[in-house]
Amino acid sequence: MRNTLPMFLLIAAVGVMPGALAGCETTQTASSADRQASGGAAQLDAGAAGAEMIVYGMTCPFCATNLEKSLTSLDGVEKVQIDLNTGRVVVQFGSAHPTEADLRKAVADSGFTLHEIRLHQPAGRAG
Ligand SMILES: [Cu+2]
Repeated sequence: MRNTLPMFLLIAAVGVMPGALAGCETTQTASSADRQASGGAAQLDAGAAGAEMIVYGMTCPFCATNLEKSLTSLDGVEKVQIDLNTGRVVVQFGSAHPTEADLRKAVADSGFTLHEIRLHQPAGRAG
């Protein structure tokens, strides 16, 4: 168990770097990310299908904007809320539902690390 802590730090460091590369050096308006970041605790609408994710690697509002764009471009994604401080990302689905693989790919393609994902389906509705 002696190696546990250094290994954790290594993983954490690697998790931060892709986000910096993906988002922090590009020039774009931060208005969208500002709005998302100041929105308080992200939450699904009552009865809505969606996914809650914990994403590592977002270091600034540009990172959040990049991830938001990537997720919003998926079929069936209606709303994306990102809490930059906690890395918590809430994706609300509309009539179509993206798959978990779609969501994982969108996060990875944006240069971030998906740490945790939970899909929510409203009761009585099949996938
Ligand atoms: Cu950034």
